[in-house]
Amino acid sequence: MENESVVLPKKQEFSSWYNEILWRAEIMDVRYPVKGLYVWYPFGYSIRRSVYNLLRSLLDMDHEETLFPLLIPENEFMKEAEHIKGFEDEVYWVTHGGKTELEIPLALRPTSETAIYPMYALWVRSHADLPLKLYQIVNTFRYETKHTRPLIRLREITSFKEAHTVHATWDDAAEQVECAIILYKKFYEDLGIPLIISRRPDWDKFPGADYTIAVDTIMPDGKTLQIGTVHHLGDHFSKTFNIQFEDEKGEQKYAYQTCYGISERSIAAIISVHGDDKGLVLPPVCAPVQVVIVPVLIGKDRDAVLEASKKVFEELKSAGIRVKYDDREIRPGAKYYYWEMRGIPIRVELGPKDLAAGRVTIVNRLGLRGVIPLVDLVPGLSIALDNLSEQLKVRASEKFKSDIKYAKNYDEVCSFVETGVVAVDWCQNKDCADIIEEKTGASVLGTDVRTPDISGSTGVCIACGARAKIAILARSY
Ligand code: P5A
Ligand code: ZN
Repeated sequence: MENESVVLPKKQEFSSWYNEILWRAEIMDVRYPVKGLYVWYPFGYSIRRSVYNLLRSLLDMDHEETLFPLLIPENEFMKEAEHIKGFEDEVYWVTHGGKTELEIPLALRPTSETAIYPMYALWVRSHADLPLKLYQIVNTFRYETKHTRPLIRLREITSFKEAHTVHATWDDAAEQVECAIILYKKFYEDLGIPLIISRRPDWDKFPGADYTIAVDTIMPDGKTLQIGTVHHLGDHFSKTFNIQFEDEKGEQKYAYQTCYGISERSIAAIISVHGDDKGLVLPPVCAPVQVVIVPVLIGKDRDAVLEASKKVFEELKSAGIRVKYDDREIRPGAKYYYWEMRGIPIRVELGPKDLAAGRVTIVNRLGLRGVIPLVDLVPGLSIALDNLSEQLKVRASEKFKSDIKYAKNYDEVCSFVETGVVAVDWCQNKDCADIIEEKTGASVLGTDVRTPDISGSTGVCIACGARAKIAILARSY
């Protein structure tokens, strides 16, 4: 098996390519006998760790990490009307302890608003306690009825990062929404994932929110994937859960809240946006192994090559580069294949010729070759890693740009939406959205598009001719 290349090209058959990569690169095992639940292979889990380290480091700048229970009592869960409506069909219930029926059924959290906010009601006393900004990274459960897919649509989301903030005013909460968007933008920029940032139409906002801003990326088949959302919750939950604080004048006020979440869809996006026909391609920032050293052992310089390779390994390791020394007794070609499949950014080859010339040969995951003198090893590799990050970013953003088109009539919408994402003018009216969605088979993803810049707007609704704003139409995962 080791030397087979991926049989399915990514472009033609994205879905099969995706599944094949997940097992060949040892990311997820899909054979767990419960629908919508998957197992992290150790290699996949090590990617998760580096991606979430990045996310944590961004959050830790002005949030604190916390951990709440998985089980939520039914009476708390049922308090906020909109929230219940949004989630009741997706909740798993624990009804028994052994053979004893529980007095109060317990929900497996589909998200943790109703677990966290009763405690916030106890914790928030005065304006001095605000703002409060906590997050946790936990598993959540959603009984999804649409087609489940590893990392993308799960019934157990294993890597749900949820942040929950409390503020004194509606405006403060709105400002926090902006901060969260900046944070998500930075996170995805570091990963080289291009984003559509837009405001979800009202019928698609988070249950219980004033408004929702979503970040989506475009998958290789032209469908969008929502990879994060930020919600302004107004005072809906604070009124329901009685989260009040005493303001400067000594008056009791209801607080305003936000929440925002990211899941392992972020990892699905990395795999899908950067991967190619040879397998996974990992941006250095999230690669568990950034550099792999493969000694090329031919002729009688064997020992010298091995010794030099080990020295290279030690030097890179002490410089803080995540490096692996592959001295397995298999052919170099098999090793190259193995590490390419796993997306390792840079391979360092060291053979007798390199040794004689006092250098190493490097090949990055996009096939770019070069040499680095042994005396410049660490700075040379750091530059090579940065260059690859940049190369990946540029490649992803060019593809992304070519996947979005402005359509000025229905014919264009219908033809563009087959392969990508379409910007149209829409009057914001639900009736027109229904007509557009019906005619085109795509859905309104969002309005008030912040990125990317879209030009060509006529300002006239494509369905009714009324005054309109740009909306993004897409087929979505
Ligand atoms: C925000 C955090 C919330 O649940 N409560 C706390 C808010 N928002 S959300 O939009 O419903 O979910 C946040 C993000 O999680 C991802 N996601 C999923 N990932 C994998 N499988 C699922 N079944 C699933 N459902 C949601 C999405 O990226 C979403 O934006
Ligand atoms: Zn209209």
